[in-house]
Amino acid sequence: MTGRGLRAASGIAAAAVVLGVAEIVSVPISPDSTPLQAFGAWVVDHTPDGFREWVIGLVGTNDKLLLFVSMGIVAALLAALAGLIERERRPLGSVLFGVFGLLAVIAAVTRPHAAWTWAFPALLGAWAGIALLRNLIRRVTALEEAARAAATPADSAAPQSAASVEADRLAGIEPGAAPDPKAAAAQAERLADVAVERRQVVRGIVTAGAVAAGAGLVGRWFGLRSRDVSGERAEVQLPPPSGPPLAVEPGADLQIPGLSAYLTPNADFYRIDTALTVPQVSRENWSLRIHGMVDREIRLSYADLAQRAPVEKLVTLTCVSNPVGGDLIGNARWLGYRLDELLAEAGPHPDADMVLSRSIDGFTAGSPLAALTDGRDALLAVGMNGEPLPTAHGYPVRMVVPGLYGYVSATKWVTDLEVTRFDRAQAYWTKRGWSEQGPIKTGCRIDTPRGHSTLKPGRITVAGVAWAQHRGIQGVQVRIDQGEWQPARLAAEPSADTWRQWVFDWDASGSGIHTVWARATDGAGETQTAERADVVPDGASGYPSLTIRID
Ligand SMILES: Nc1nc2c(c(=O)[nH]1)N[C@H]1C(S)=C(S)[C@@H](COP(=O)(O)O)O[C@H]1N2
Ligand SMILES: [Mo]
Repeated sequence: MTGRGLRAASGIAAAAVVLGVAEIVSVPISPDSTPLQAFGAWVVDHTPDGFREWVIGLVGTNDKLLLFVSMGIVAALLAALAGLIERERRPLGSVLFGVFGLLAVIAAVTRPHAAWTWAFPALLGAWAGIALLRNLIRRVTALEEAARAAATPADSAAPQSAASVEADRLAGIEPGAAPDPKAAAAQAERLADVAVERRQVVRGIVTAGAVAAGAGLVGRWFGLRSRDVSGERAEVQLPPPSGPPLAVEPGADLQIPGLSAYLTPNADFYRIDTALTVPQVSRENWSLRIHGMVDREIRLSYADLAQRAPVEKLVTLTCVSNPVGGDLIGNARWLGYRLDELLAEAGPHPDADMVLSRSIDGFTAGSPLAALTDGRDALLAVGMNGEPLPTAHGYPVRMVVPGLYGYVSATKWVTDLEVTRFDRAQAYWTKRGWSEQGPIKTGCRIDTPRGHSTLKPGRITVAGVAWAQHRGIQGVQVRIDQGEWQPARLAAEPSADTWRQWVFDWDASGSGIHTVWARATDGAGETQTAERADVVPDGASGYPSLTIRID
């Protein structure tokens, strides 16, 4: 390896030490306090909207993996640069490390749920990294000098003594004419020494990098594991819902191959959030504060909640980022506590019109106060499909509000409800250009057949789901090519707050490419708009369609 290569590698090894030490230091503090997590969260919060949607369009929900891989590449390039510009006299590389260490400290301590101790991982990491960088660069510089000295011929490198010149003259050797065997041996020895030292420097770099990477991984694993709440979650005994048990009538699920099940299994339920690592919130540490424009501030622990009577309700959640035909929608049975009752105990002021819910990691959603108090089943949910909430879906407590997109209502890991006004507070996505109000638009999806398939002429089952949460679905119509809109058959509707399955028998004749369209009409008789809209700022619209080849 050349001197430049060694310098660049020293920078990368030093960066590995920064990150590795930070991971270890973060174990007793928080896994979210490390430079990679803090920068990652900053990037998530500051990614321009158009770019975010473009990336998600490309890589889907692998966006978080892509973020970490890109950050790793940028860190390695910057670290190599730092190694190249580091000099003993003018330690520019160390300065670069220092600047990034400082930025990482700022990124960490300004996270919404950070404590001042969150400064330590980046601080100690940067300190260790700079120490290693300075040490390695000193050795590389010394090595380069030794190599240069050893490479120059012996007689010009070390002027011969007068005596040895005299000896050469007596021996008939012209000065500098023939190599002095002793000097040549000495040069060979110096070159061998340089080679040994080079191997040691390379070994030092590789060892530091590998140990740091290993320690970092162990630290991350340990930090996550020591906070992991899946053990306590498995032991939660959900209270039985008050009232008669919720039974989903069999007619709600047509059991057609390829059609989404009426209830979405937890494992298949879409997941959308800004959390780089799933927050691990123990029931012991959880509490909810209801405050702001209220007569009485309320603080509830999980044990306080357990004193109350829960209800079980069917609600279909939908993400505002769900494109026409997309799968960011799912239906579940939620066990929870009525938000209208809790809010009534706090006593919202008459001029309040919004509830800003906040999660443990700082995400916020702004729901119309009316939607939480108008009698619909707005819940503080603890159970999902008969299980405690999965950690990725908000364990131990989240919000579920029928009829509103998730970004304005479905706060997971919720710990704070502030009763306020839309003209006083802004929620996470509203600050980023999404609509303040997020009622779910009436929509539908064709689940089967799959688009672009080739099918035989004859009867083809076209089936899907339709939704207009809290208004219900009155009808679904299907159109083939430019034909008439024809009614689909509807499955039972156990709740107006959920999606509804539909099926249409298509007698396909005539070979060629056909387009199948669908559209839904809500419980108020309003048919979904044909006008195509993108997901930004308040949800996609337009009829779903697919093309089928009949052959
Ligand atoms: N804490 C937190 N809660 C959140 C979000 C988030 O980013 N953080 N995203 C919201 C959005 S945009 C949606 S669509 C729903 C998705 O809920 P799910 O992941 O359980 O399907 O959660 C909502 N609750
Ligand atoms: Mo969403």
